[in-house]
Order: sequence, then C-alpha cells, then structure tokens
Amino acid sequence: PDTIRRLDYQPPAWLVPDIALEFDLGIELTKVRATLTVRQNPDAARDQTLHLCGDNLAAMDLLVDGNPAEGWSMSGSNLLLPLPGDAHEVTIETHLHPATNSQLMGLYASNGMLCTQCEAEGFRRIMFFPDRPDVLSRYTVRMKGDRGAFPILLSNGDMTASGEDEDGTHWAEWTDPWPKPSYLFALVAGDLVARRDGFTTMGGRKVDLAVWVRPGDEDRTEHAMRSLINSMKWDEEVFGREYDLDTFNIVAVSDFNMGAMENKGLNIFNTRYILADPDTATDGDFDAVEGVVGHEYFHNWSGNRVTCRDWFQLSLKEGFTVLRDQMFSADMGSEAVKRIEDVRILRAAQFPEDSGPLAHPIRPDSYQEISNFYTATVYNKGAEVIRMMRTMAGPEKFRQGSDLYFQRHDGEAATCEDFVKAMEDGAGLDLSQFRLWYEQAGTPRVNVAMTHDAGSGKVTLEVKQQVPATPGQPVKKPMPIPLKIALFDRGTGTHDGERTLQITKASETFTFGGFAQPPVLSANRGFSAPIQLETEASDADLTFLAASDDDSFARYEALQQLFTRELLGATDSGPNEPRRAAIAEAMGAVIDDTAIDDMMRGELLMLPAINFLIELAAPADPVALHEARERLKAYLGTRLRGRLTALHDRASTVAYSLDAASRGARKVKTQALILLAAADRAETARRAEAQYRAADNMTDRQGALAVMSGLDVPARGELLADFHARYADNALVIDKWFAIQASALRSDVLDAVETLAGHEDFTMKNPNRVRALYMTMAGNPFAFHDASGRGYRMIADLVLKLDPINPQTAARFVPWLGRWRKIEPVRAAMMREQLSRIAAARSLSKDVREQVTKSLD
Ligand code: B3K
Ligand code: ZN
Repeated sequence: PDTIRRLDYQPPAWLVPDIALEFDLGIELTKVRATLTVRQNPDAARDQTLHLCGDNLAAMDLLVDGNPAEGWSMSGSNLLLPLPGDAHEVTIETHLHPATNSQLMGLYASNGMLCTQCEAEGFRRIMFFPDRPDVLSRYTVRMKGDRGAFPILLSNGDMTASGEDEDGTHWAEWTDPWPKPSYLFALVAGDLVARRDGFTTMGGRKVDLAVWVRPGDEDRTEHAMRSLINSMKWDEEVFGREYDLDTFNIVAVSDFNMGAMENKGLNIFNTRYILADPDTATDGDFDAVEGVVGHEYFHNWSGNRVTCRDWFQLSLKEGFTVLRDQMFSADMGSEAVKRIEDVRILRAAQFPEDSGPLAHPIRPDSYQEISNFYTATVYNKGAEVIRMMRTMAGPEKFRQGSDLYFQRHDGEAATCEDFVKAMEDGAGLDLSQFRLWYEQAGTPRVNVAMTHDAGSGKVTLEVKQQVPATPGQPVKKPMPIPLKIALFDRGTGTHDGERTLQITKASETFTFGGFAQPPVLSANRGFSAPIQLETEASDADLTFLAASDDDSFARYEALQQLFTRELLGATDSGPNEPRRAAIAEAMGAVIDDTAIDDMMRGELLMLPAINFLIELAAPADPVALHEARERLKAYLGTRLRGRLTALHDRASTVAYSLDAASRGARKVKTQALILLAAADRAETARRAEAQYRAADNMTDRQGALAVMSGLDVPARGELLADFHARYADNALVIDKWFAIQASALRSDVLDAVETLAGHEDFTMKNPNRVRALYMTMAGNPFAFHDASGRGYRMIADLVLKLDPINPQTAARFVPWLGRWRKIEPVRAAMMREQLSRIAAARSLSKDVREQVTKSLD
C-alpha cells in the first residue's frame, strides 16, 4: 500500500484559478461537465503534464482549448494530460451514478435527494481534478434537473441566476466569489423546505439564513437556527470574525458518514445535529446541535478563509475549530460543566488512541488513507494544544495571535507551523520547545511528589515527566507543560493563589515558602495540560479537595481519583472499606451542597467509564472492572438511598424548559436512578417506569428507559415496545431505541444485538443506524468483552460486511479490536484473532486495510 509522507510535500505544478461546473442531474445518472482554466504555478517545478485525480471515473469527453485532447493517459484511476503551454482551458465530462454510491463520498442519493461530500478526497469521485487542498479555485456551478424531483437546487456562494425550461426541468446558477479547495465544493438538489431567518453582520451585511430539511421536519429546526445566529454573533465578538456572503445555507441529510461538513456557504449536516425538539431530542442532543452548528460555522474562517496546505495539517483547522466550538458552548452554557465534559471525551476517546497501535501526533507524519486521520487526536488533542497556548498567553494576547494568523494567511492554504509562528509573533510567546506537541504522539505521564520542611516552612514539588513510546517514535523528548497548581491550607480550606508552573524538563523542582503545615496539592487545575497526572495524594487529601477545591474541575477530578483508586483496587483485593465510606460521604456532600447547581451535581455523581479504567488498569479484565463498578454503585445506592430518592423527588417537580436549572434537574434525576438501580432493582424499576410514563420530554423518557433496559423486570419489554411504537416514523429516535438496547448491562445483550441486526428497521446503508447498534455495542464493555469472544466476532463480521458498502464507516470499528494490548491475555488473543481474520479477507478497502495492519503490529 502507498504511504503518503508529510515531508514529501511538493507544491502543485498547475493551478486552477477558475472552474465552471455544469450538472445535468438525475438519481440514476448525473452528467457533469467541467471547464477548468489552468496555468503553470510559478512557484513550482515546471511540469508539462497536468495530473488530475480521479476515483471511479471515466472521461466521456476531454478537450483542451476546445479541441479533442491528445496524448492523455490513465495512471491507475488518475488522468495524465500533457499540455504544451503555460495556460489552457480544459473541458472534461464525467457520468455519475448517485443511486449506487453507498460510500457516501462524492455525489450520492439520500431519500430521493442528491447531495455531496467531498472532504477529504471525494471531489475526485465527481470530476477529474487536482484534488488537493492547496489548489484554490473560483467556482461557478450551473445545475439543471427535473422540477418535480429537485425543486430546490443549492450550491456554494450566492445564487446568481435561475430559470425554467419547457421540458419540465429548471436550472440554477451559483457563484462563490471566494477561491476554495475542491474539498469545500457542495451541491444539493431535492424536495426540501426551509426555516428562514436573517443576520446582519457587524459590518452591516444582511445575510439570508436557511436551514433546509425534508418536508415535515421543519418544526424541529428552531434550535439549529438559533445556534447558527448565536455562532455568527459570538465569532464576531470573541474572534472578530465576520461572515462574508449574502447567503448561508444548512442542509440536513439522513445518510452521512460524519457529523457535518463546512462547505463554503452550504454546510451539510447529519440530521442528528440539526433536528431537535423537546419530545424527540435529549438535552445532550440539543447541546450537540449547538456545538456542531457552531463548529461548522466557525470553519468559515478557521478552515475555509484560511485552509490547509495538505492533509497532514488537518489539525490546523480541526484542532483550532474544536477549541472555538468548545469556547462557544462554554459561553452559551456553563463553562465549568463544559470543561468536565470535554475532558471526559478526551480521556474516553483520545487517551486510548494515544497509547495504542494507531497513536499519531496531532500533525501526523504519514498516512495511507486520510479518512482514517479524522481522529480524536487531530480534533480533541489538537484543541487541547491550542488551549495550552491560550493558557500561556492569556485571552487578550491569544486574540492578538489569532488576529495575526487570520490576517497573514487569509486566502491561503497554510500549515500548522504558520499558526504557531503567528501565535509566537502575535501573542508574544516563545513556542520553540512547544512545537513538540505537534511532533510527538503519546500522553505525557507527569508525576508530582511534594515534600514539606516544617523547620523552614518550605514546600518542594518534584516534577517528573515521561512521554511513552508510540509507533515509530521509540524515544521522546521532554514536553513543555503548563501545569496549574494551588496549595491549600488544610485548616482554612483556602489557598494563596493559583500558579502556573512551566515544566520544560524531564525532572525539575519548584519550591514555595511560608507553609507552617504541609498543604494539600491541587494540580492540573482546569485540566491545564492533556497529561496523565500522578500524585501521592492520600485518600484524605482527595476527600478534602472533593469537598473544598474552588476549581470545579479539580473538585470533580479529586472525586474521580477516589473512584478510580477504589475500582482498580477492588478488582485485586476487594473493596476498601474506609475508602468506600469516604466516597459515600463525599457523594453525600455533593448531593447536599446548595452552592453547586444541578448541572454540576450531575457531573460529580458520575463514576468513571470502564473504557477509561481499562487504560489505567492495563492489562485489564473488563468484566472484573465492570463488576467492581456495579458493586460500588450498589454500595453508594444503598448508603445514599434516602438522599438519592429525595434528590429524584425534588428534581421531578421541576417543569420542563431549556434553562440550566431545569436541565440540571433532569440530569440529576437520571444519575440518581442509575445509582439506585444498582441497590434496589424492583423499587427503582417502579420509579423509572413512573418517570417514563410521566415524561413530557425525551431526556426524562430516554433516561428512564435506559435504566429500565438494564433491569430484569416485566415492564422492560413493554416500555421498549411503547417507545418504538410512539416514534416509529422518526429515524433519529429509532436510532436511540437500537442504542439503548445495545448499551444494556445485561447478560443477554449480545443476543439482543443479533436479533436487532435482523430487525426490519435495521439497515447497513445508513451510518447512523449502524453506529446506533454496533458502535454502542463495541463501547459497552460488558457486551464487547464477553468472555466467549462473541462480541469481538460480531464486530469483525460487521467490518467485513460493511467494508464493501461503506469503507470509511467500516474502518471506524477496527480500533476497538486494536486495543487488545490493554486487555488480559486470554481475551487479547481472541481480539487479535479477529483482526487476523479481517486481514485475511481477499479484498479490503484501503481504509480498513491500514487500520487492521497497524492494529496487529
Ligand atoms: N471537516 C469535516 C470532516 C469531514 C471528513 C470526512 N472524511 C467535519 C468537521 O470537522 O467539521
Ligand atoms: Zn471540523
């Protein structure tokens, strides 16, 4: 397989300043004619051959300056066209078959409409083109199609002309004045309705906004539209970024590989990140809509106006844009809760990646299939890296850095190095050592040991770091780490101010004076660096911080560490009684604490996920961890029964609204049920059933059903059937119905998944449905790590069956099996065996091949 390397980058020999595209649309057959103006790139080595990427295409017509092209050839699926001069006009026609495009890359059909997905390399499935992000062109798109089948015709930019023809067809022409790479091209044609609104930018531009959905879905678009307007305003206020077209369209599509796509002026979304109303979407779904709408909108500057030179620079747009969407969501809701949620995602998704066979730096050095690099590392760790720059610079200086970046590179295809340099110059930082965060993979392990000298009142912190070896990077250099700490006085419960330690070496010490008594160390406050921190805190210290830390993340973290200690210890030597009692007391205090809101309380009551514990226990027995976790839940549910039922009762009186108090009430309700269910099944089942039946919103209904679905009670089947019947015509809710059953902590969960795979609502063609069933099962350690190895077999079967249909989505299941090194030897061998079985398949996509080969190493 061909490996592409970052250091092999060469600028393109030919540029394409303009492209005109004409589409004759049809679900079965779409004809595309493109006219490219091409000219030699003065900044590249001269090459008289124009290299055009293609994927599954044939050139039905090929002209150069109006005459049939001569001497052209195919090299694999790419087209090589010799050109005599410096500038030419090249015309190419291709024929596409959208109805059979199950990969959902390029032009495809979804529910009778036509839409595109081009990032990263989908445009080459539409037209022969230098399909690389450093070739920027002005696009004019003319499309025509049947008025009845495709009443709405959309593309990038603004509509510049339209008309009707006698034969029942109509046409529209869209022009995008902003030069863009081919991955940002988009087209949508279909029977759609819009929620419309408007936004006036800070410079006075009046922008028409529309959210396009299938008829019948328009009532569920209000939140998406509000999120869009909030994003536009927020980006002006916080980053000084203004929108730059007269039109901004969003289209929701039900068959989509990812969450959404930031095509210039025409964002295309997975329906799950657009459609939301209280009856069908949970509070978490509302947040996801807001976050993804914001994310795609923010790409208009961080991604579109400044794009990537090559795909190794992906984190340039993705890491930065994730940081921007995180900051936006924090400003729209609770900053403290948002930070905890983001760290939880990082630990559950990115830490395992960073310590496994697929580990890569946020700026990878090589790839075989770029689709495999849309990872938690590039996205979420990428965001953490830029967040550290912001922490070091402070918000004002950081803004100066981002202003300089946008100003310097507007209209360009830039690199991560360009971003770092702009931050150095604009924010006044020295980032020479910091660049290691772009080069080295692996989560640094940082150990902080504290000593206190009673005589001098001095406290010494000895900080040691070690970056673990990762594939291709056996030896690492020490990283620069901004570590926020505070030293608490045990008596008063206060500290003398937060400090940021700038760690730069493998080992160094920091000394502070004025401590008559040994203080309590609070470290990595706010999760100031994406590291694994080890301290020698006693249980008493952690209990103290869980109760008194003024940094809400640190408070959460102290509780999580207590949980983690207990759960990891319990698998070897059973429960530690004093520690369990301390945890129960701390949890009780969390329930009683009137100074924190319910949103935060719900967060603090959550036990760490098994998939995070597996990381720490490696090699882990996942079922033993699960059992320890259930035992701790049962213990806490029993010890805190009175307080948890009172909490559930109190929260149940709060009326539905989207404000924080009401959302918080719903969050603690479900958390209380989860703990109570482990202690008293029958009584909790009654409570959950009552919550389900009384629910006037999806959060309560889904929360109750998820708890019920883990219990062996007669009402379980009845409620699941009720849920299905009630929402039979709502695909997104039926996804939830699949997911709730696949996430159940029950011994028959794998039987259920097998039955569900044969259900009439199941289809391999819809990625949301496949993920609802199988991604949920793979993430349910109780199911996936079943001692029989059946969960592993089912995922391998899925990968083999899905690969010919949709390789990109199939490849996303491989990393679950690739975590075999973290698991105890008997299961690890079975996981490997399934990887080998996939690897032995006669034909595999590049996507799956790369992931499987690397995972076996
Ligand atoms: N940029 C898109 C990613 C699409 C990748 C498809 N292989 C979504 C986003 O990050 O906004
Ligand atoms: Zn993105």
